[in-house]
Amino acid sequence: MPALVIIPTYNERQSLPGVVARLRRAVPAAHVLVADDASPDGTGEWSDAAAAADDHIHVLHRVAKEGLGKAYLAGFAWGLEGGFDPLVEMDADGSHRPEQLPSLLAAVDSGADLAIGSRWVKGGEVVNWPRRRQWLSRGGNFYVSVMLGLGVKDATAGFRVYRASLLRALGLDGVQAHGYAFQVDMTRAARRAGARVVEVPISFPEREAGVSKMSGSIVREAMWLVTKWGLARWWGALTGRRREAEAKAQAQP
Ligand SMILES: Nc1nc2c(ncn2[C@@H]2O[C@H](COP(=O)(O)OP(=O)(O)O)[C@@H](O)[C@H]2O)c(=O)[nH]1
Ligand SMILES: [Mg+2]
Repeated sequence: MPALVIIPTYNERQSLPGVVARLRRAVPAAHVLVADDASPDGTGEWSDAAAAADDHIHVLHRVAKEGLGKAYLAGFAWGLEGGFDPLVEMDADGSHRPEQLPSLLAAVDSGADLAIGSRWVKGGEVVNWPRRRQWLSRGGNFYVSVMLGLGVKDATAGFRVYRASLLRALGLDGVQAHGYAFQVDMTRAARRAGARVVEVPISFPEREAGVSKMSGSIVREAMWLVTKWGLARWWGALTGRRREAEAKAQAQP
């Protein structure tokens, strides 16, 4: 089955057309699903026209801005229902270069269940990213690795390829996060499912048009959830060890 590239959008009328054109050129066999949250700037209308002109382009119109995570979950459900495999996450603003998608797809072809386009592995980079964003990303990833130990360098990265069988196995109803923590939550779920996770280096340029949807509430949601998950993990490890010790003590005559 062909790959499906899901592109969540909110007010990306300026960036989306160029990204879709580059994507169609870079991976002609892949289908594209724009998951638009009723953008007031005409992103949805442009997508409808593009879909009418190209049978590899599809649009999912959502009624209100509900966050990246919900748009992706709706896109995954749409893609799994349609039998697409693998399913790809990609931003609309050009920060995820369509020309680098083949190397992520290749990682899944050679056995990975999840390929993450990573800024923070050897060979990865950010281009024109404000220092503040770099520190937020590096600091966030450091905190995630201390709290959750997921074994990846870029757990918040949003350029990803999922094997369809992994998404089916994850049971997506349990995903709690809507903002950037969504990516972390998906990585946790993949680890729990025993998935083979591979990081592929990418070059991540800052968007050239439109505005970032990053907000204080998205950062707060991520901080809170990662802290909650981390404490639960430590508590589980502690009580698990205590139970083991008690069981051992009881087993002794
Ligand atoms: N459908 C949908 N897409 C969103 C939402 N928030 C962000 N996006 C999209 O998610 C992608 C990443 O967002 P962006 O603003 O570039 O975040 P940044 O790169 O971290 O500054 C872009 O394609 C956005 O249009 C949302 O609430 N709904
Ligand atoms: Mg961006």
